[in-house]
Amino acid sequence: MRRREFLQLTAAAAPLAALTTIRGDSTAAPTAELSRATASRPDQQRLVAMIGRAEIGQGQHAEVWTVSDGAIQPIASTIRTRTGDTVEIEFENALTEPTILHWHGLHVPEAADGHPRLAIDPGTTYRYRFPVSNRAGTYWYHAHPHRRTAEQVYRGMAGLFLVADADEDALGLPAGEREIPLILQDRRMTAEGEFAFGPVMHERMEGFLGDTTFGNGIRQPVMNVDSALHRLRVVNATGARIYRVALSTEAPMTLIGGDGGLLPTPVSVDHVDLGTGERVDLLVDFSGLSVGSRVMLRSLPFEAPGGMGRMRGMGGGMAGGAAQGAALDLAEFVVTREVQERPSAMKRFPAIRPLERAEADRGREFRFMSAMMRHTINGRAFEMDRTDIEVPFGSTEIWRFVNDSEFPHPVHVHEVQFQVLTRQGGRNQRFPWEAGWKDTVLVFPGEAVEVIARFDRHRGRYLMHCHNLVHEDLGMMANFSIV
Ligand SMILES: [Cu+2]
Repeated sequence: MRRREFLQLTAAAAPLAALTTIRGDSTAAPTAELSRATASRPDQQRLVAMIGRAEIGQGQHAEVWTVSDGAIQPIASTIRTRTGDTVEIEFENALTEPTILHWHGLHVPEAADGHPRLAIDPGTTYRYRFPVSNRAGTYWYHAHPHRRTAEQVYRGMAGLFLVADADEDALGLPAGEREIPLILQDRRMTAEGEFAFGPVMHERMEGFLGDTTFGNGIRQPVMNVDSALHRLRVVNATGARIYRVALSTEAPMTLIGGDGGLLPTPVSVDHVDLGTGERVDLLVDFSGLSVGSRVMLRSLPFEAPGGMGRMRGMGGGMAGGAAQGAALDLAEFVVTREVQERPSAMKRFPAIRPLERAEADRGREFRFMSAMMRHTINGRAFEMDRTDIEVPFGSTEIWRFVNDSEFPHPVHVHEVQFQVLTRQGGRNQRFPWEAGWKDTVLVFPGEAVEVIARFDRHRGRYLMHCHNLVHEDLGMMANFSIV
């Protein structure tokens, strides 16, 4: 019913304001060259979810599930917008099962949020229309149907939704060829070179981990760069993997943004931790490197909390995948052009007003538990039509996420952006990459993370859930209604 109303509502909608889409141009990539932003397609208003065979690098082809204007490509199209644009997309499901798209991190009306109850059948379409009201940032979109999100995202249904605005323009950040969007995924390959997916028993607890890195749908990607400053916009689009992102040179990177756009102040880091669903915006400096220099973006090894990693070595038909916390190469940069440029001094970043604890109207606690093949929030598994909490429109709330299990839970809240107040227990600190606006926060076993958000953009039913996609599919998700 709701879908029909929505279609009527938008049938007479104004034409697309300023939506431009950039397609990952894999077909032009003869090697493992990372798909980079190419042709601008300002006319594109149609996105199709479909299955096809795409090149995944080094001449190899595999079946991918993708979202694009109709071209087969190994990753979903990148959508570029500016704050204030109106996005209007006709989404067509050409899969053989239901699906729906969620715009991760964006403030959108209820009907555009991609709640699984809005999933559409194969052969049908859904019309999205929403104003882009977020500030500049690295947002993304992905499939979000009930119980099928993990596999659909794994097979390629994840894309970037980049928002720019005047504040960001004023900073003169690296752009064009020096802006590198990077959607990270990890997969396992079958002997035939296809993507293997099928969580076995222990993976229904831990989540599904791959052993082969993909960047923008390209296996073990390599990309040519100038000896200059580059902007790297990284999305963790895996199902369960946590990355500890660093450079092989051990050179520092400048962290400039997170989930919800620019941080209040850039900060030099030697690594950032990135849970499923999270994003970071990094400045990486290749200046001074000679032609032929190679720099690997890698995930450093770290001690994975709890988890089933220890069971991997026990044999017994475990399907595989690199353990959580394993060292992994992510994407390689090869300097192919030397330029003499002095990076200009960093300009002042737009301020973020901190939401103060005293502003909160109330607090709520959510306990995340994984045990006995069940993943629950406050003891309950997701039910499509049950409203778990009601949040008064306009209120400010502190939500406390407590991890009672032995697995990490990257907790994602739809519709709002929040600020991280505290992390108690476990790692016991708020990290530099958690300083700005966020929509997803990593909660390790034994940790309690408090976030604060204002619910003043839209009314309606939204979701809060774990972004470990197996956990999500098995019910670690709750409905909240802004009323
Ligand atoms: Cu989880």
